[in-house]
Formats: sequence, structure tokens, C-alpha cells
Amino acid sequence: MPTALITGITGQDGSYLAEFLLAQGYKVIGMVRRTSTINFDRIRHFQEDVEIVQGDLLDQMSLISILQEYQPSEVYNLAAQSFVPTSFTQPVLTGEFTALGVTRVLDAIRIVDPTIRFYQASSSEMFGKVQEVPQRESTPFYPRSPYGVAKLYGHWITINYRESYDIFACSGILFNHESPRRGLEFVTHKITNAVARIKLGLDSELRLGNLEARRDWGYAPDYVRAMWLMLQQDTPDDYVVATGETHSVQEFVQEAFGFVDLDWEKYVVQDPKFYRPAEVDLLVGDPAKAGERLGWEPSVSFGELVRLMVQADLEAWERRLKQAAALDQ
Ligand code: NAP
Ligand code: F7E
Repeated sequence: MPTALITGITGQDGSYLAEFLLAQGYKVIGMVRRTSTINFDRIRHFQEDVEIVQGDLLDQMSLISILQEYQPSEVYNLAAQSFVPTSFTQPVLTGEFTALGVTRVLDAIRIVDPTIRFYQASSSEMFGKVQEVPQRESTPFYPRSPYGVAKLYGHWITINYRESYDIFACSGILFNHESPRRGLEFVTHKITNAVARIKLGLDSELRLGNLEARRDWGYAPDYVRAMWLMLQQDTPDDYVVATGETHSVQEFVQEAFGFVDLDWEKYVVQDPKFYRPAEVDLLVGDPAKAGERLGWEPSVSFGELVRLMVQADLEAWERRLKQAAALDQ
């Protein structure tokens, strides 16, 4: 039974990747940082099937000890400060987690067992002010946020350790991927959660920032499959993972409100509070290399993604309302 370590197992991708690896027969070790309140919402339903271990990307010794104790053959580095606006308000912390954290994991691998295969969660945010449309592996980078800059460091240190120490290190340049497990501050889940609440009479407006920004949005469970495929190849490499389609935030809004037969213009308010100091206007990836070499392709269309997220939020809020009503009786 192969053993895999996932940093960031409590996040959206970590939870789906853990489920995927368990289904493949892996023993899964999930690294979590110490917090005063445990937040295992995304992993509670399979928590007993994985081993949870405390460690932190800021703490080199914790990473070395975990590798020594559990001897994984694959490490998926998904942990990061991943919210772009927070990277503008906490740029140094973002650099510590999202950039230097990658070096700490790679150094732990180099010291403990350089045969461990390594996946780095790189991001389309590295393309930022895009130099080519669509963006592919060879497209020059131009990050537009401290998050994008930190991810670019993580990308290049991964390549550097591959070339310097012959580590099987892959960088997945993943475009936005979403699901009902997405953090509520990201625009897709913010929209679908608000649509459900408005439909059920719990809210009357949705405040958003830039509606013109365009993203290549896919479905998170498809994307964790690509991570695993990268580590099963004969040689390590970097891959763009995307749908190849781009839609504006406004299109996402229209689709989500349309699904519950509401006119979005009656509810959406543009609020400069949500604008960013520098914006990424357009992202659209070319997943041809992932298709040819990994046999990967997305399985969920844009319309299906919006609908499944709205549906999940409607069901979640209906459940909560029923529970509250039952408590009142
Ligand atoms: P997420 O939901 O924000 O999860 C981030 C995870 O990192 C959480 O488990 C978090 O733990 C953990 N973490 C943060 N700081 C840590 C630290 N210092 N030590 C240990 N763990 C720490 O992110 P996601 O959407 O699943 O994304 C996974 C990775 O892919 C991230 O690196 C992200 O930047 C990258 N990425 C995401 C996308 C996307 O569209 N989702 C696209 C490209 C790349 P807590 O639960 O304790 O906060
Ligand atoms: O913003 C616009 C905002 O925060 C998408 C992370 O997973 O994907 C994610 O980064 C767009 C931006 O994701 C609101 O200005 C409008 O143009 O959902 P987001 P992101 O910044 O693209 C990449 C690939 C990652 O790697 C990151 O970790 O939507 N937008 N109004 C808004 N965004 C938010 N959050 N909230 C708004 O009210």
C-alpha cells in the first residue's frame, strides 16, 4: 500500500485528493497546523480513514519529523495562504507560507529521502497580466499579487530542486477550480451561497467587486485527479490544468441567479471594497499537454458547475432552516 502525505488536507483540494487517494488504495497522512479550534468540516466524513499529524509549513523540523516517521512515497504540497486579497494585506505572511513553505518541504525531502515524489500546487495567478492567450506551460509569467509572486517562487524552487537534486518534483499550474467545498470568500461560492440565501428569503443583496474579470473555472475533483496523474509518469514535468473556456464573473452571476429564476440585477450591488489593488483581467488555459501526456480532461461544464454549487447551497440552507425550526418546537 503506497503512502501519501498531503499538506493542506483540511482545504478544498486536500479533502478531495485524500478521498481520491483512499479510493486508489493509498494510506493517507494529512498534515494539519495546530489551531485552538479544530476545523475538520471538509474531512470529517472520512477522518477515520486517514492519519492526521500536526505540522506547519513555517516549521522545518516538523516537516522533517513527519517524513522520517511516515516515510511517504508521494508528497502533495497543497497548503498555502490561498486567498488573493489577503495576500495584499498580509504579503510577508503569504510569502512565508506560500513561497518559502515550498522550500521547507523540498528541503525536508532532500534531507530525509530524495526518492519521494513531490507535487507543488502552482497557480494560474502566476500568469497575471497575461502575455499570451490562452496560457500554456511556455507562456511567460507576470504575477499581479503577492500571492501570485509567492506561487511563482514556489514554482521555480520546485523546478530548481528537480534540476539540482534530481528530485521527482512536478508543478501543476492549475486554473481556478471550484466545488461546494470552496471557501466562502472566493467569488464562486460567495455567489452561489448568496443566491441560495436570497432564494430562501434570508438575504436581499449580494455585494461584489469587479464583474468583468474572466476566469477559467473547473470542478475541483477533476483537478485532484490531474495532480495524482502527474506523479505516476516516468519523468517529472509541469502541466497546465484548465478547461480551455473563460467566463466573466457577471456570467457566473447570471447563470447562478438564472438557475433559481431570479433577476440578478435586482440583487447585485457593486462595491469598490472588493476591488483589488491590481487585477488579473483574463485567464484561460490550454490543457493540451495534460490531455496528451496524462490523458486528463475535465468532466464538468461551466453550466453544470454553477448548477451543482447552487443546488448544494440550497440544500445546505434548507437543512439548516429545518434544524432551526425543529429546535424551536
Ligand atoms: P484552501 O482551501 O485555502 O486550503 C489551504 C490549506 O492550506 C488549508 O488546509 C490550510 O489549513 C492549509 N494551510 C495554510 N497555511 C498553512 C501552514 N502554515 N501550515 C500548514 N497548513 C497550512 O486552498 P485550496 O483551494 O484547497 O487550494 C489548494 C492549493 O492549491 C493551495 O496551495 C492553493 O494556493 C493552490 N491553488 C488553488 C487553486 C484553486 O482554484 N482552488 C488554483 C491553483 C492553485 P487550515 O484549514 O488550517 O487553514
Ligand atoms: O476571484 C473577482 C476578483 O477570489 C476571482 C484562488 O483559488 O484562483 C483563486 O484566485 C475573480 C477576481 O479567485 C469579488 O476580483 C469580483 O478577478 O474567486 P476569487 P482568484 O483571485 O482568481 C487562483 C487560481 C488561485 O490560485 C487562488 O488560490 O472574481 N471578484 N467580486 C471577486 N472575488 C472575490 N473573492 N470576492 C468578490 O466579492
